[in-house]
Amino acid sequence: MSGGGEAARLSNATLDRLPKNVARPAYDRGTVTPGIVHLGIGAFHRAHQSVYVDDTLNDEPGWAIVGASLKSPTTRDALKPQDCLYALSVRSGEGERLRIIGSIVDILVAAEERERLIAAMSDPRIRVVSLTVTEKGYCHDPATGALDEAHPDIRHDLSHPSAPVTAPGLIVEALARRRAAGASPFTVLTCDNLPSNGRVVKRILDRFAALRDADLGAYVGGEVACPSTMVDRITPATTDEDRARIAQALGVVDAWPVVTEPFSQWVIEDHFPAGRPDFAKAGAELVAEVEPYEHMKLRLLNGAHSSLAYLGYLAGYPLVSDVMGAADFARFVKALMDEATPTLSVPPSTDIASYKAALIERFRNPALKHRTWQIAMDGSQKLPQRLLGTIRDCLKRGLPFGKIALGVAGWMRYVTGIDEKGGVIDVRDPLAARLREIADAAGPSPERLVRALVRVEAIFGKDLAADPRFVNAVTERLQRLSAVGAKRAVAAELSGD
Ligand code: CS2
Repeated sequence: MSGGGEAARLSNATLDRLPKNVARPAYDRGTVTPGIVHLGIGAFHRAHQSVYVDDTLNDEPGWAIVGASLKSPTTRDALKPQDCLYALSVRSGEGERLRIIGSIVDILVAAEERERLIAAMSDPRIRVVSLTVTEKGYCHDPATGALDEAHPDIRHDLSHPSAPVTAPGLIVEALARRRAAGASPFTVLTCDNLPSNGRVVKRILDRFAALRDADLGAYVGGEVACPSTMVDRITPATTDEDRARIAQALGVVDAWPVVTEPFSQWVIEDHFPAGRPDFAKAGAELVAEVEPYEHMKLRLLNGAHSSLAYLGYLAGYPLVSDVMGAADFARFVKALMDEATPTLSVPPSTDIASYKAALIERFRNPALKHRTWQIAMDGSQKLPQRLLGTIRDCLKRGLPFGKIALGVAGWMRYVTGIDEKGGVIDVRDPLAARLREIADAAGPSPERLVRALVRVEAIFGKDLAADPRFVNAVTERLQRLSAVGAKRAVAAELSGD
């Protein structure tokens, strides 16, 4: 902002001074009431579900969202002074469209306001508790999908059930309180990138509840619905440059706008015994079976994303759009998706060739500053559903999987924590310390590194470490990566060397 004085803040009171081309809530915010508690109120949720809800509030004012962060107060502290309003910026090569989203009416932080959050979740008006807590927020074993009963936070929540710190702990405690008060359970709507995410979360909640007590286990097992969903909208972390540009365009300051792409997709299994907003009216697809959509998205979009994040980062590209600007990498991403395609059962009315072509265009979006480092985070939690399941299916059917194996080798090189120029990589992963120890113990031999890493059962299960076709394919690729670097390894993979 130029000139002296504080610029005004985005809020209910300043909505009517925004420029005319900025869209804003079509409903009266004073009359909406909460119907959803959402755990994990980060950028993705604010570019996705809360936009669908914003589109329905005019007709159905009883479905506003109470958001929650599990630990960090930063989103609450940024948004509460602006009445939880924020700008959604939709960006592409063609420009930027701004819209103010009003569907979030309150934000709580579990670590500071646990009782208020559990009380909000226990309020009978709440009929859906949804989640974007990232893969690691489920406290499960990524290779099997089962609750990780040895997880320190799960152990904490089992011994302090009324003061939980995890998402499963909070949900089960709220369900127990509703049951005690004679209120019916809410539906649990997971919006994270896990395969069969509804089934995975159901298994985790049923088990956690049963470990608390058998009766509660039977209740949660029998009464709580967890529909599966496929969610898709590429949403990079907001930068200070975004904040400054958006404040300029709005004429008021928004402490935490969200920047995303034009594309948005939400496929939802239609199983909501406690009711739901008319998501279809807002463009979501309500279907009987979500799995084919989830597989397609996880294996094509996210599988390609992770591979280009590791290999692209190693090659020195900070942004996804930079990686896609390198001709070999763009061809490689396409070839990797083609390798995964025969393992998919394509969802009804989907043209897979156009789907893949659209993904390439989305990755190329020059207006999205999506860091390879951001996507590289938490690889231990992402690899199983993005790359390893695909490889398992290829192995079963004798199909080639060399490109995907190079993606896995890229991850192995990345988690050593040292880049191709000898610089330190800031590896963010719940298993980072263990992975680093393994890398240090293996030393410079790619063969030893592969053999040691594939024994991390939480990622690779038991089967892959025991399959020489997998171990050899990855070893060969890691050897090449270590010898000639990511750019040349990608080129060699394409020429079939
Ligand atoms: C990305 C996803 O960060 C990541 O791991 O692959 O967040 C991706 O952008 C979304 O799934 C797109 O829908």
